[in-house]
Amino acid sequence: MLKKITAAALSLLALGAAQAANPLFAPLYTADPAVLVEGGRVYLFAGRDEALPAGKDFVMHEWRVFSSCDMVNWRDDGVPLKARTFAWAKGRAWASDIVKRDGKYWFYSTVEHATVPGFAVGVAVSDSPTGPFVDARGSALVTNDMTQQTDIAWDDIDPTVFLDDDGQAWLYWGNTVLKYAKLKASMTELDGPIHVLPVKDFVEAPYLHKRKVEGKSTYYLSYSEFFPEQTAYLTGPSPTGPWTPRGVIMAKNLKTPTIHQAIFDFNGRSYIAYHNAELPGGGEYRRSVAIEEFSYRPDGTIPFIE
Ligand code: FUB
Repeated sequence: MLKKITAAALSLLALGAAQAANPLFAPLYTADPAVLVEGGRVYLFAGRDEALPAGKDFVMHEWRVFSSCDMVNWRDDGVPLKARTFAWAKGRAWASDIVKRDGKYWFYSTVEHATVPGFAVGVAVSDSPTGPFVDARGSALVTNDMTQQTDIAWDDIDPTVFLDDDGQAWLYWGNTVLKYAKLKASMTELDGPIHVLPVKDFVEAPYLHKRKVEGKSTYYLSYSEFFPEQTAYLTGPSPTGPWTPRGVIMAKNLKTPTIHQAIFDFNGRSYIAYHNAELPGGGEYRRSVAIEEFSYRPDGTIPFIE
């Protein structure tokens, strides 16, 4: 199903604006953005919040994908996969991330496991960013408490995948405890041990990206801290640090305690995608994805974004 989201976009174009009005993708409630820039388009993946207005928990069965070639006009590219794409999962399409490797698109996602108590990370693959995606291994890549770091059922959520220029892929994930591991070139197996990175006040939503600062590769590890959450970040010279705390990028939302960011560049501009709850009827379990443009400071740090 392709649907153009044009009403707000047309008025913004008339105003000469470079970005669609927030929040995006009305009337759908969406959360946990993940972004892939590919072939002149931005593909934004989000979980769909389906909770009723008085809901007391997340109700999320599927991921949606939207795309744009100009950050103004967004196309609804439909449902590339559902939690039940993973036959071993009970459901719950929580946060995800995506990367392209060897002509295929690899989608790492949080789901609740059907037989191992708690949440798990699965990996799905497709020939197209808009899917359909299929389970790439037929079992969870990460299951709850593989590292025995916490006694909570949701410490293995929120994967972010990063493919470095040397061909090494990395997976970071976690709630309360931030974990990371190398991925094999197959993209369907961890390569070596799971490491724990102590980050003060870390809650969830790790996201890794890289850019050059004064000619040097700089890795940015952003994440949610505290609850209600705000977005903070570290920088370092490699995917494993050493990490320097750099402060807060975005403040707490008033209407929802989660925020879940993704940071990306498109057509020479820098953006942060996140979720708030600003659609009518929105709330903690009825969130909406939004995007803000920002400029890195000359020293590579990210300014606080209002
Ligand atoms: O959307 C469900 C969970 O809420 C995500 O996994 C977290 O990052 C938080 O946004």
